[in-house]
Amino acid sequence: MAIQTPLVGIVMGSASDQPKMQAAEIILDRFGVPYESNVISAHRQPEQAHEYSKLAEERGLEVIIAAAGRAAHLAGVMAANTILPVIGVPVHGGHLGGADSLYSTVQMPSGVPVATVGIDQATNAAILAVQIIACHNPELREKLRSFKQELSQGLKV
Ligand code: RP5
Repeated sequence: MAIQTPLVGIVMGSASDQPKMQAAEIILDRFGVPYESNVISAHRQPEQAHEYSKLAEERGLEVIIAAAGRAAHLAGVMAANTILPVIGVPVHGGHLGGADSLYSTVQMPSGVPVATVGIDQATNAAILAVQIIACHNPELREKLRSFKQELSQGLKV
């Protein structure tokens, strides 16, 4: 089977975020959207974070999903360095019930948006990524229509 170029880049601040981000992978697999998944900390690996976001577009990625907990700057760092849409997933991991990462991710200064989903909502991040890619992909749009139909019939994701 040919290896497909990833369209979605999932990045997370720590390996400890991985169990939660598997939900995003399940959705992307369901829609047949190729993705890659990497652990890159904005704080502990700042150079790798910059390099990843700067090269993302020329590597063929179309959307970045960035997940981090606590003082969650990863999505913002991604958005600072690319014109690709960045979806932020605030991860619940600290003492503040995830409010720390939610505010860090969603409260971007004007001009540098991060489309932030709910705390630990890797599922919604992936669905939103599929919807963004579907803007230029009729086959994906059909799959999304079927998915909506399944949701209306009781599908839980
Ligand atoms: C953030 O701090 C990570 O995204 C993770 O959610 C949290 C805890 O990281 P570890 O201490 O488990 O590496 O940077």
